[in-house]
Amino acid sequence: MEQRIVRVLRHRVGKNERAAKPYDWYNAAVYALRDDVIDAWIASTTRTHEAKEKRVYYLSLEFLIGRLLRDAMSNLGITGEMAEALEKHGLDLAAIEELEPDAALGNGGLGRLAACFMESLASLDIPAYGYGIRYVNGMFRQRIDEGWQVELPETWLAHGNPWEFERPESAYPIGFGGEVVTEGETSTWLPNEVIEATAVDTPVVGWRGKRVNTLRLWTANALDPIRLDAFNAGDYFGAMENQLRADTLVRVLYPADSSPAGQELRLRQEFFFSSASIQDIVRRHAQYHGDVRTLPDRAAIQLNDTHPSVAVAELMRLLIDVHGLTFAEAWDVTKRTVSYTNHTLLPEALESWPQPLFERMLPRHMQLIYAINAVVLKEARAAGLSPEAIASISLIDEHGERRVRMANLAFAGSHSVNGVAALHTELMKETVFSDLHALYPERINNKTNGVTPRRWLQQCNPRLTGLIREAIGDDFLDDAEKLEALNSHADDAAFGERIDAVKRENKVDLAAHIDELMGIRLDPDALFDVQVKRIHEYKRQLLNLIETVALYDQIRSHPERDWVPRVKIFGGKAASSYHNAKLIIKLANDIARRVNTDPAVGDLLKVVFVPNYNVSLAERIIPAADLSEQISTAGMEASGTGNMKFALNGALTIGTLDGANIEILERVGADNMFIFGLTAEEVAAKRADGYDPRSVIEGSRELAQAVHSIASGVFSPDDPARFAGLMDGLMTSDWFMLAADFDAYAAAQRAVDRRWSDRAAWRSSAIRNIANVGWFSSDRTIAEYARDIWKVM
Ligand code: 26R
Repeated sequence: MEQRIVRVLRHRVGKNERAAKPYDWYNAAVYALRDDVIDAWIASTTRTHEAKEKRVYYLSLEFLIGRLLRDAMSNLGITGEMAEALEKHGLDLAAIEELEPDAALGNGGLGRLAACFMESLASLDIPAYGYGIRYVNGMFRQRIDEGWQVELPETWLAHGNPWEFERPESAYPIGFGGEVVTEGETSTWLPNEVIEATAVDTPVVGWRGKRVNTLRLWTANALDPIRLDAFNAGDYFGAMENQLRADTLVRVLYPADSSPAGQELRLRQEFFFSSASIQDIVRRHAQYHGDVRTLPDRAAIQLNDTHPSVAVAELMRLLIDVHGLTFAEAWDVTKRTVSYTNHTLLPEALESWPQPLFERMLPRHMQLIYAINAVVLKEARAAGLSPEAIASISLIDEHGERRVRMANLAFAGSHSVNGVAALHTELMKETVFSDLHALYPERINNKTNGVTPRRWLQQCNPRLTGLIREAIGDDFLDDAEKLEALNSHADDAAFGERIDAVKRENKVDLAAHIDELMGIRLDPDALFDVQVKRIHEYKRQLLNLIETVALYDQIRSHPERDWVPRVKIFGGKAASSYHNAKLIIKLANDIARRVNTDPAVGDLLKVVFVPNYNVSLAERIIPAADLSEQISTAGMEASGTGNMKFALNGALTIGTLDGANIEILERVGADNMFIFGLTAEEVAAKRADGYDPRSVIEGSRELAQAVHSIASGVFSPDDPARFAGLMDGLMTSDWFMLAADFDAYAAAQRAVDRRWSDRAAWRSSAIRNIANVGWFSSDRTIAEYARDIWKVM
C-alpha cells in the first residue's frame, strides 16, 4: 500500500513526497485504494451482465452520502493497512480523512436513507444503480452570525473529486417545451430546447467488498455550448447562454424539506434526471434483452418520494412513441416495473405543479397524464366510488387553478406504494391516500426504515464496536440482529462500566471538537442531551428549548437541589425561506448565550447550537450522546432514522409515540425509553374538538413562566419583541401541540434525571438499546424491499 501511494502520488497527483501537501496525500490515498474498488466494480458488473440478473434502480433527487474514504477502507477491510502506510510518511489517517469534503447532495432523512440503501444494496449483493443529480453546490453550509443562520454555498468539488468517473459515452438528450405532432396513431414530441445529460459514476462498496454498485449522477451540457456567430459578433454572454441554462439545471440542490420550491427550475430538474435515468434503463434493457415488453423481469424502478414521479410519464412516452407499444401494453409494463415510496404526509410537502406550466414544459407528458387519468378514473367509477372520492383520486387537482398531482401519478403508475414506518403506513391508508387505497387495496405496504450499521456503528464508533466484539464475537458485523447476544450482558456491572468508559471517551472527543469549533468547554461527565435534525416546527425543537428555559428557572430558584448536570446540544439547518425555523435557531443561540454565562447555574446547564450539522458531524455527535430527543408531534414524523442511530450507539430515547419510535419501543421496551405525550389519535381528536392552547399554558406554571419570559425579551434584551410573535403563535393556535405535551415532556425529563443518577440502571438500559435495535439495519429493510417489491431475492 505504501508503495502504491507513493506511485500514484507521483503519477496521478503529479507530486513527489517533498512537494506533497496534505490534500495531495488524501488524493493519493484515494487513488491507491480505488484500484481495488475498480476491480471489484468491474467484476460485479460482469457477473450481473452474464447472469442476466434483474437490476434495481433507485431514483432519488437526493443522496446524502457524506465522506467516502473511511467507508470504502472499512468495507474493504484495509483501514489498518492504510493507516500504517500513511504513518510511514508521518501522516495521521484520521487527519487525512478530515480533508475529504462531505458529499451533501441531500437535505435530511430522505437523502440519508437513499445513501444507507445504496450501501445495503451492495452489501446484500443486489445489482443496483442509484440515479440522481450531480449538484455542483449541494446542501448549503450553515454559518451562525450573532445567533442567526446564514447560508453559504458549499463548494464540495473545489479540489476535484477522486471518487467520480465521467462517462461521456452515456449521454442522452433531454427535451423541454415545443409541441407534439400526431400522424395517425403515432405522436412525436418536438421539443424546442434540448440539453444533454451526461453520466458521472461513483462506486458504492458493499460490506466486505462483496459487491460494488454504481451511483450514477447526471450532469448537464448544452448541445451547442458556444454559438460562434454570436461570439464573433461581440455578444459574448448571448453566445454562451445555452451552456448557462444547462449549468443552472445542476447548480443547486433545493434546500427545501417542507414546501415545494414552486419554481419552474425544480420541475426542470425533476424531469432532467428522471428522463436521463429512464432513457438509460430502457437503453440498457433493449441492448441486452431486446424486447422492452420484458422490462419488468429485468428492472425494478423505485421512486424515492414523488420527486421522480414524472418518470412514470417518461417511461410511457418511450414505450409508446419510441418502441411502438400500445398504450395498454405500455401501462402494464410501467406499473409492473415502477414502485413508489412516500416519506411525508405533511400537506404542504405533497408536490403538485400548475397544469399550464406542466403543459408548456412537457406537452407530450401532459397528454399521457390525461390519458392515464382517464383509465384510472374509469376504474374508480366502475368500482362505484363517490364523486368526492373520484375527485381526490384524479391526477388533476381541480380545486382552484388546475394542478398535476405528483403523488397520484406515482401511486397510479406503481404496483407497490410503501410507507416508511408502521404508523405512517396506516396513516397513509386513512388520510392522504384513503380513496386511492380503496380503489387499489393491495398496493400500500410498509417498509420500516433502517440505517447502515457499517457507517452508523462500526465506522463512527470504533470503541463501542471493539467492546461489543470482545463481548459477543464478530457475528453482529454481518448480521446486526446478532447484537441481541448483548442482552445477557445488560446487568453485568463490569461490562456496564466499560460501556460507560467508551461513552465517556467519545464525549471527551466531542467536547474537544466543540471547544475547537466554538470555544465552549463542556464537562464530559454531564448528561449529553442531543437534538440534531432539520429544524422544523413539527419536530418541536421549540418544545425542547422551552423546557430548557423552565429547567434554567428551576435551577436558579432551587440551587440547593441535586440537579443532574446537563449539556443541551442542538444542531440542524432551516430551509432558507422558513421564517419560524430560522427564529428557532436564533432562540437557541440567545438562550445559550444567556445560560452559558450565568454563574448561578455554572456547569449544571450548558446549551450549545453546533453550526453546520451534516453527516460528518453526526458521526461525531451520535456516538457521544446520552439522550436522544425524538419529540415530534405524534403522527407527523413519518419514521425518523436518527432515532435508530442514537439507540444503536447506546443513547436512551426521550420521545413521542411517532414514526419508528413506536417500533423501537416494541423492541427496546418501555423500561429503557422515556415515552411521553399525546398519541397520533389523541392529537387528531384534540384538533377536531377545538384546542385552546392559551388555557393550557396558563394552567401550567412552569410553561407559562417560560413562555412569558421568552415573549417579553428576557433572552433578547437587544430586541425584546424578537420572539413575541413566535410565542403568540403558541398561545393562539399551537398547531404542533407543544403546550398540550409540555407537562408530560418535563416530567419525562425529570425521570431521565432519576435514571441517570442510578448509574447501573442507566448503563443497563443503554446496553439493552444497543442489543435490541439491530432490526433497524437497512440490510433488513432492503431485504424486505427485495423480497416483496422488487422480487430480486
Ligand atoms: C416537495 C419538496 C420541497 C420536499 C418535501 C419534503 C422535498 C423534500 C422533502 C423531504 C422529506 C420527504 C423527508 O426527508 N422525509 C423524511 O424521510 C425520512 C426517510 O424516510 C423519514 O425518516 C422522515 O421521518 C421524513 O421526514
